[in-house]
Amino acid sequence: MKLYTFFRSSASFRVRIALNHKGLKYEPAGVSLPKGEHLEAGYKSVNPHGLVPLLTQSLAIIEYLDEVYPGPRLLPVAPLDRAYVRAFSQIIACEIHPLNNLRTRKYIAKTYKLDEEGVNAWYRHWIAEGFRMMEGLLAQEKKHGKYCYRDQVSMADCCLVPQVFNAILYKCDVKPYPTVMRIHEACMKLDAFVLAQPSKQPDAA
Ligand SMILES: N[C@@H](CCC(=O)N[C@@H](CS)C(=O)NCC(=O)O)C(=O)O
Repeated sequence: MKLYTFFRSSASFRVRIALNHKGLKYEPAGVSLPKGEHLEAGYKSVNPHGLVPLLTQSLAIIEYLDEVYPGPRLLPVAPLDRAYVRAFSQIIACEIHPLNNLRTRKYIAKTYKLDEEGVNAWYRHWIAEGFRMMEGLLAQEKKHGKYCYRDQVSMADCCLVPQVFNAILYKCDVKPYPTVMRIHEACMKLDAFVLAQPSKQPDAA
């Protein structure tokens, strides 16, 4: 299996965790976002969306891996529990990530003439909104244990950890989200997460 990935891409990081957790071997193919390799004709011939990772859409990839390959399940069996794990994952993948993605930051910087601090303020605003939603869902549903869903690593954890990495990278205040941070710390005790982190990737600078 080949994974088109960028070491700092949180969407790729989600899929790397899922692959590691299910014990699936893969060959990483680095696509540098800062160099714009994802927008070059070669990469666009395999992914016309010009985004990593590929297949395309990290949550679809993770669900596919879960359906096709054996190993620990990344989605619970009960429909309501599956909906909870998907809802948590989508807070990150749909409510936070698109607003803070590279192309969004480039667009607002150029169109609204924002400097780096202006873009970072935007970034931190959407992190705070999204993390409030995550902490709120955990408190409301009470389905968490050691991880987002009881003591079972799930797709929600595959999304949570890369998003926390990014929040820390952008110096966001994570103190108001103690449950999210406790789950992050529990996940980072597992090899699947440790080996998937940006600094361990062959394309890391
Ligand atoms: N919703 C997609 C998002 C994929 C995506 O946007 N990936 C980012 C890296 S984390 C990317 O390729 N960004 C390039 C850009 O914004 O130009 C997924 O979950 O796979």
